[in-house]
Amino acid sequence: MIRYPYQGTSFDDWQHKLSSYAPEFLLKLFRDMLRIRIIEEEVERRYFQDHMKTPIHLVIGQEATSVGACAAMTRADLLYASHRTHGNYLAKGGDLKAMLCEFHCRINGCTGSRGGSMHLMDKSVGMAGSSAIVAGVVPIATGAALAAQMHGESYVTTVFLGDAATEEGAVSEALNFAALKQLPIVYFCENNFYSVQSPLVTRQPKRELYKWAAGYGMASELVDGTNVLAVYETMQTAVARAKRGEGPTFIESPVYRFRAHGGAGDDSKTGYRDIAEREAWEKVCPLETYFTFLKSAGLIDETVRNTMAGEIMAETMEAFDYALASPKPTEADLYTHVYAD
Ligand SMILES: Cc1ncc(C[n+]2csc(CCOP(=O)(O)OP(=O)(O)O)c2C)c(N)n1
Repeated sequence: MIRYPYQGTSFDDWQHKLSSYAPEFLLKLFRDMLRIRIIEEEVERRYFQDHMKTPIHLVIGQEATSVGACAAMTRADLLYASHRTHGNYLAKGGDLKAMLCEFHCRINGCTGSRGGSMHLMDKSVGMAGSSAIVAGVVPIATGAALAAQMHGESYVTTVFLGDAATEEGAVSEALNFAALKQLPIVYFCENNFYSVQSPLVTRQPKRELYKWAAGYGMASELVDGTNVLAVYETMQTAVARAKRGEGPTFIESPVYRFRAHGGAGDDSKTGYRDIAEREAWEKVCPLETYFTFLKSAGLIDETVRNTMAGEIMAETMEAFDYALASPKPTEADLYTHVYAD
């Protein structure tokens, strides 16, 4: 059971599930999380060099939600996301070079350098869009789900939102509408308990978000966001429900960001969050607990992990070199993709 509202129990009592998964799949989930972690750490390390010209919102500590959720989606399923979107984009299959070009404002970025880190999209892999406006994509994603229903399309739409987004009126309207129309959509709420530096307890009455969402008349689940397999299984159920035409699901997934709200480094020293709270979450780091779990099953060891890390680092360095060597937009590019009468 999850120790809500704080950290999950990660992989306690999950050994019996191992035999129901192919080892390759289990290792792929680990590699995908490790990849996001290594890329994010390198982005963070280089951020102060000031070659990256966009704000960043690191997902270090929140890798299991993106990886677990995307593993339950097909390429044709759509994913919308918030400002904290690097993990979503990479887990959905987005191109690393195109993401780093976006961070460096280069023309080869996935939005031609118009979006920066908070507006990543790649239609070819179903990464439908992300937005810096808190909750901004939630009604848009709901519209995409309505379009699927109206046109008889089989894709399911998932939208990631933070706990603060649940305080926006647009989310209430979207949940109400999706439940009314029984839309094929999953609202995936990463509850990291902070809106910038404001704790949830100072912003909302004492309640559990998944129960609040259930009040809109939809299926609603609470899942440990530090356990990639738990996230995967919960998403599988939600996606299957949507595909059967049985309507939307809200998923609340408690997680913890190990870095500052925005930018590089840790801002805990400013005093807005308790060091003990952070340390408790570090004990259930999604990457390390999963590594220990797989290691105890004999599926991985430090040597295999180091080999994976080396490959990922080489890929990351190559992608940074590519981004830094890519052209910047010209003044003429300002006038493309602009619609005006
Ligand atoms: C409509 C709107 N209001 C306020 C902001 C400023 N803002 C940017 S991120 C953020 C906190 C978002 O918290 P949450 O949705 O929980 O996501 P997290 O950053 O924790 O991942 C706020 C208030 C904004 N970008 N958009």
